[in-house]
Amino acid sequence: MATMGSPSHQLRKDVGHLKYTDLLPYNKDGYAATREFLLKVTELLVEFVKDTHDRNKKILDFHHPAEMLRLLDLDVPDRGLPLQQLLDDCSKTLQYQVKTGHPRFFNQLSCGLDLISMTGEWLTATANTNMFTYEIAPVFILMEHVVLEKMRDIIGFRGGDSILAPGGSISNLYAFLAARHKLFPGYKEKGIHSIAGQLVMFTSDQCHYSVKSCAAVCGLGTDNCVEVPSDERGRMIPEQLEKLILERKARGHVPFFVNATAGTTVLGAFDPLEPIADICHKYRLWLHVDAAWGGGLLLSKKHRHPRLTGIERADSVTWNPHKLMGTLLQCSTVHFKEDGLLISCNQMSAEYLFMQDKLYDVRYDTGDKVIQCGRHNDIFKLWLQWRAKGTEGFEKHMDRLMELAAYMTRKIKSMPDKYHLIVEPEMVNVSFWYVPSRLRGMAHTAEREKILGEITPVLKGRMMQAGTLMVGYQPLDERPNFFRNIISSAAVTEVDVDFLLAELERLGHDL
Ligand code: HLD
Repeated sequence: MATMGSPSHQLRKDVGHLKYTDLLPYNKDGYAATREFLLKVTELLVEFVKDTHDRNKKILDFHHPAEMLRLLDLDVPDRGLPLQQLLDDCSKTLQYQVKTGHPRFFNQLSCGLDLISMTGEWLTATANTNMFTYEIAPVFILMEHVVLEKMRDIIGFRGGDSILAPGGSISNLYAFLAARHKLFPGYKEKGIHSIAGQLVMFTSDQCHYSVKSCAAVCGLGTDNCVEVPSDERGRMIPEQLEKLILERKARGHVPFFVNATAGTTVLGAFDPLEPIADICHKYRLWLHVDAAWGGGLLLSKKHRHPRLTGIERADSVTWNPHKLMGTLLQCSTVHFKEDGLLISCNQMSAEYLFMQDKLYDVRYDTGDKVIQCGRHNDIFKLWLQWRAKGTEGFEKHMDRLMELAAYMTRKIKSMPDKYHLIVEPEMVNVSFWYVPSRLRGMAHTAEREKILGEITPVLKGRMMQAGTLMVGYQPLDERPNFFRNIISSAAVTEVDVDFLLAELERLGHDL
């Protein structure tokens, strides 16, 4: 990163001293200064893009919060600051920000910095519109229609409806609300007492926590979000699902919703959709597939089956382009087989926004389909990215990520003394323990796992201090802390996987 005071961080003095009031719109003659300021900011951003891809640069410069507060001037002052100070603020912000697009950032399901999508986000910020009416977002609303229809088509839904939501958790909530509305349409007006009996939902013990949150938020209580056991690779066991449905029915409860996960958060496991869909059909339950993580594999002929086979039998599907597809944060979609449910479930007909006697076809005012009012424009960055890559570009990306995950798995297996693979990956999550020198001769017992679980966060701490690598860790069920490595970035190559394994050894061999 260039240091403060480098040319790309320095406005000409006469501009640097100016205040926001010297720019548009406060100063009607301020275009020249406005232009100079914006171009300098853009230069800074482009420099950050360069640094992000530089393997000689660190991913982060870690400081504890108290120290970070000393390093940064976060005060929001009474008197506004000049433009040069604002530019310095931007520079410092990026200096201490984690570079999530760095080729050695393996920490989250959303990694990478897709530059076309980023360009889209820049345009989105500049267009600065709200997505509730066609009136103020005509192009973007039509883009939503086209892209979401394409995604439904890829899922295998003919017709149907979709919406972009702020994150996968809220997407899952939309599915829950639509399911309840479909089965109990009186709930919207009459409330909880219109449903005779205790509603119950089912999901695997590996699901994303947002599914349980639906039960807490929507009046079921988390005790009525039943956790279905999963097998040794993290996949829901359908026989257990049926058993638990029957148990709840025998208690007079009302099972109504099953969530199947396509790509679990930690292990990347795929619940078997066909047998789960059979059970939902048999007991007339709504089937939601949370493919927030695994949805991207729908774009790969090679990897779609058998993982996502049967997804077209679902009633609703969550799919987050900001994960595997690399669209910039955030971009989350939820899709419904049946058209009309979203509007019927969520419509409040606010008269100041959704007038029915407008100039145009008001079905394009999608804002009344959602429980939010304001909605961010998350479509342009996906649309532009899709234009650049084409569907085949996404397919190549998926196949490449899977290839790299397989490469990493092979490497780990080839060094069993140093790395202990936890499960054979179904996706790009590679779960393993790093084994330091002193534990290499020891049999792999519960005692050794306990020690490995203690070592893992210490090694993660060293990683953060070194700033050279970021890999996540967590415990899972009876397994103590282990590393979960995610390969979800177009920046990653075999060289980076080799680096990752060598860096763990460098930082952790003496633990
Ligand atoms: O819920 C999660 C969402 C994301 C993400 O959008 O990157 C969990 C994680 O990432 C994660 O990395 O565990």
